[in-house]
Amino acid sequence: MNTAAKLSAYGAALALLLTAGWATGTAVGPLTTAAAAPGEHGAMPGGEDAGHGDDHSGTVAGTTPDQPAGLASSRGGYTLTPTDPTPTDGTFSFVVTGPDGAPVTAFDVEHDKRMHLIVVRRDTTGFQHVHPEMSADGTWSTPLALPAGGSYRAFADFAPTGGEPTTLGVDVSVPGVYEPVTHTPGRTAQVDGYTVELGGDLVPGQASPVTLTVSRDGVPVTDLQPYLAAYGHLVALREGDLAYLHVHPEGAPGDGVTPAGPQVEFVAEVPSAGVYRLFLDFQHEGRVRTAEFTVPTGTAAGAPTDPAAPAHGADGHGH
Ligand SMILES: [Cu+2]
Repeated sequence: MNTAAKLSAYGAALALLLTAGWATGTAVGPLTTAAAAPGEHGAMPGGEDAGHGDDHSGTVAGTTPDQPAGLASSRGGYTLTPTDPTPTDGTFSFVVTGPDGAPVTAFDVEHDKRMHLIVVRRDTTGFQHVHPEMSADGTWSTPLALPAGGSYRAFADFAPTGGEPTTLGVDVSVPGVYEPVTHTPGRTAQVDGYTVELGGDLVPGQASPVTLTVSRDGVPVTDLQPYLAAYGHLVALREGDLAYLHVHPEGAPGDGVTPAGPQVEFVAEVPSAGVYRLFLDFQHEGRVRTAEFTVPTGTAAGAPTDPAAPAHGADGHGH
């Protein structure tokens, strides 16, 4: 979709995210079950995260079972605090403090990294997925270009050693004129000469298969490269509040059955009807690219049509 192409160009380095399960169950209880399936992540480097459920998963003991990830800056005793809530020098720094109030310095590796930082403007443009470095005192820092004015949501996705995988979100502000962008729903994304087609429906409350098919110049891409231990990482954000959802890839590179494209399979479960922004990171020929989609929730095949879902998303506005 042209909008997506435009947005991709907008977004600087883009990387994306979505990780396969690294905070499995983050938004949705049933994903916990999927994540625990043998072989899904266990073969990956850093695979100790296999089967993790976030603390709010309905199937994992927790205090807030129904709350999607990323909506709070503090949860489960962990708090995300940016060093500068108005970062203007091209870097972004933050700390995660633990239940004892001190900065956390011990994190587990998930999807090859101890910290995944996703930043997107509140209108879901400029998506970036980066991996900050931690100093000895627990301060994480990364170069981060935020070229346009507005309010941005920063999501820190991590697993404190001995704690549950957690995603916290906090807003940071960039001075300047804010010109919000609206996104037209569509199932085709163009990025750097690649075309990515989205198949499958997001069905609220149900684990739903989603397939992304990558081609270039009409030729299916069959030599995708592993990126963060998967052939694709998908992040979904709910329009309106930017609830942060992980989507889990089916299969891992090297498992003997997962092809390196053109199709990358995921299982997604969204908590409610509405419009979601999907960001697929994939790597080919040594570069990571991000394909963006805007999709209203659909209905399960054969299920009664839910008139609220399509109507809600028809104009691409989540609210
Ligand atoms: Cu990451």
